[in-house]
Amino acid sequence: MKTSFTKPVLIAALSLVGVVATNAHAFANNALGAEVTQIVELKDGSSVYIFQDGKMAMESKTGRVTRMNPGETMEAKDGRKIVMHGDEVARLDSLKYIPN
Ligand SMILES: [Cu+2]
Repeated sequence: MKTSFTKPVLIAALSLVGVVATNAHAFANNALGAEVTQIVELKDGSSVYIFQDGKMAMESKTGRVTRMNPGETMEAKDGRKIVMHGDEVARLDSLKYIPN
């Protein structure tokens, strides 16, 4: 099981919106697990990846990295609201395909 690398900056970013579902989510590889603290599943089937610095990236329900405008509100499966912080498309894309 992956441990959480939560940092104060992330706590600060997330506490503003009162977030986050802690799902025990398997990371695709070690490099991704080292940079991403959490993957939160959203109501619409997509997922938000939250990096250690608090920035985020979106993945569609088909597993494709997608864009989202920073500042937009997302709804997690458990009903909690998450505000999009950053849009780290290239960062997630490059990390996802690193082999273990
Ligand atoms: Cu988002």
